Parts: sequence; structure tokens; C-alpha cells
Amino acid sequence: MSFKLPELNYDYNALEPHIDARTMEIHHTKHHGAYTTKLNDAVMGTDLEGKTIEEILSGVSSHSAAVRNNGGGYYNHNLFWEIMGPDGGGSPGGELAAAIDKDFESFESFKEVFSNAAATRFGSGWAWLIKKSGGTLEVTSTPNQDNPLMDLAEVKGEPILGLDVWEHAYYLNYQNRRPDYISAFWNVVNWNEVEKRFQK
Ligand code: MN3
Repeated sequence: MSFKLPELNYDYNALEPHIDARTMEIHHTKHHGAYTTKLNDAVMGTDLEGKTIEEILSGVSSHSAAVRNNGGGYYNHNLFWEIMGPDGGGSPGGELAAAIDKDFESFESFKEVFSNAAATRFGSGWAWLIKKSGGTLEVTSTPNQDNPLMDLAEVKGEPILGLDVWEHAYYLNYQNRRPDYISAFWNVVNWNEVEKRFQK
């Protein structure tokens, strides 16, 4: 068995004007496609064959750099496509809304903390909202294609929302204006999917 590049649940132009179709297509087919291919190459013939991506990431400190970079890239983009959607934006409801209010005081202050984590991540990486083992929510960020499922992450937890702040995620439309891309991201967040991950 091998890892497969997932289909998106929406068209490449479905997130416009916030994320443009060309960026989505290149990001999905070329970048995510390459992580997927290279992950399969790195795992083939090793004792990681047949393991789930979550199993691999949880012990990633003892694997190769290729497994770390491409396994992270594979998992992170799978999550990223799912937590966005054409009918996104607004704010979460139900238990997730209550948990955000409890751990960040308000949705607005959560957005500020998350946006700040995304804006200040130096170079390439990701901002995350994670559910920690005790059930509380926390914002964190990771470099490159690392993520909070990795045993070597500084802050560990189950990612329920993630934002790719590599330049390949926004440069065609936003050039160096990462903060504008971060603001636009809030218009495409699929809170139903984030809530589903929170409930798990
Ligand atoms: Mn990316």
C-alpha cells in the first residue's frame, strides 16, 4: 500500500478571491503531489511500510529527514484542504465555540493569537490550533513541514486547524503580504470540519 494524493472536495477556483485557482492547483498537484511521492519513496522497503501517517509522525525523531519533511508535508496538506471550503468563514458554533471562549476569552482574541502565530513564524512553516491531551485548546506554530503530532514538536497535540504560511501558499496573489493572506484565510475556514476534529 502507499499514500495517495487526495482529491479536493471543491474546485481550484472555489476559494477565490481569497485564495486564487492557480495557487490552489500548483499547491495541490505540484507541492502536495511531490510530498506524497517522496514520502512513498522514503517509506518503501522500510519497516514503516503499512503504517498510518499518524503512526509514522508520532515516532518521527527516529526516522530520516525525508520521512520527517515529506510525511509532515503529506499530513499537513491533507488537513489544510479539508479545513477550508467555499462556504467557509464566519465563526464556529456549539462546543468548539464554548471551548475557544474558555481558553482564549473570545473568538476575536483567538483569531488574534492565531494570526499572530502565523505572521511571526519565521521563514516557512505552519500555524496550528491544537487540542491537547487534557482537552484544552492551544495555538502553536512549527517550522518547515513539522506538526504537533510529531514526537519532536515543542508543543504537542491533535491539530484541528492549520494554516500553511510557506510562500508557495500565497506568493502568486499576495507576494510578500503574508498578513493579507492570513486575514483572507478566515473567509474560507470550514468550521464544521474543525468542529468535527475537535469532537474526535
Ligand atoms: Mn504548502
